[in-house]
Amino acid sequence: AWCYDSQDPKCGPTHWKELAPACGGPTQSPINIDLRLVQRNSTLGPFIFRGYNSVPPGPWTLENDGHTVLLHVDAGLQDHLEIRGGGLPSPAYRLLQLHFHWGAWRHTGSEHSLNGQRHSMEMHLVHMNIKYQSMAEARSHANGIAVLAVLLEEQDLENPNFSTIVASLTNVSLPGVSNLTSTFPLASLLPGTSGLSRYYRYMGSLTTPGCEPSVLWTVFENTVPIGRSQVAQFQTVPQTQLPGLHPRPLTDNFRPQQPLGGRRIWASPG
Ligand code: 5L3
Ligand code: ZN
Repeated sequence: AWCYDSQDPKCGPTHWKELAPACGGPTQSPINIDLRLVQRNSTLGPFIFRGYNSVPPGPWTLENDGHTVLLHVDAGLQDHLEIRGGGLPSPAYRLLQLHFHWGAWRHTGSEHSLNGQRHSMEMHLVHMNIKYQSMAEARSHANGIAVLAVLLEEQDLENPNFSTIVASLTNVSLPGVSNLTSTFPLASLLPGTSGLSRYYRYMGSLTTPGCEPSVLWTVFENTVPIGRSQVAQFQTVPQTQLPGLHPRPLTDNFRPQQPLGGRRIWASPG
């Protein structure tokens, strides 16, 4: 089993490559994005979102898998949520789930950083290339997966767009899942008119074991606000625990940043 505890030689991030060799590979995620190094790439056009601006049929299920809290959004949908454009290979990428990474302290918690600036949380929208039949298949192919990463910037005021998810966090404190009370347009969780907002692109990996190097990463330049009290709700979600043991909080579930190596980081012209 693996964990985020860097003090635990049995399961911590330095141990992951023994569990999954790809975790020791040369194109791992996350990384710091040094804005002095990025190169503009005019092929990185706007994203085209399908289904992100409407209220999808539900229910959505929220799951605490002991490593993160994830929202399964694709179950049983006829009209899948999909993105195209954005410099992604055609034809399209389908949203399967979104999940979060956060820390115990302010200004820690995000996996990526811009010029070394980390934020309290990071949200990942995980998409698979629609030419594959499953996430399991997609994760074993280059460009099989596209993750949209949104840096969530802690502020005093709550962001009502996160209220439905945050309200359900208390229901996923023990192993298992809970249905959200409602669905909502996922565009409300993305920066600005995210089809247009500036983003950074690089080739990387899943940030949890097996760390497959099959992810086209998009990190939006613009952050999305989230309330301090809402971050605190994430920080009180316990690890998936066997009943009876006193649950430790699920927090600091972000991987240490990885070497960029010879990789380029591209910037959209937007
Ligand atoms: C992972 O899901 C969830 C469909 C599938 O394989 C697995 C796992 O069963 C599920 O519980 C855990 O996060 O997702 S995953 O392989 O789809 N994947 C999602 C993206 C695990 C790593 C995560 O990587 S990240 O780079 O976006 N942080
Ligand atoms: Zn993630």
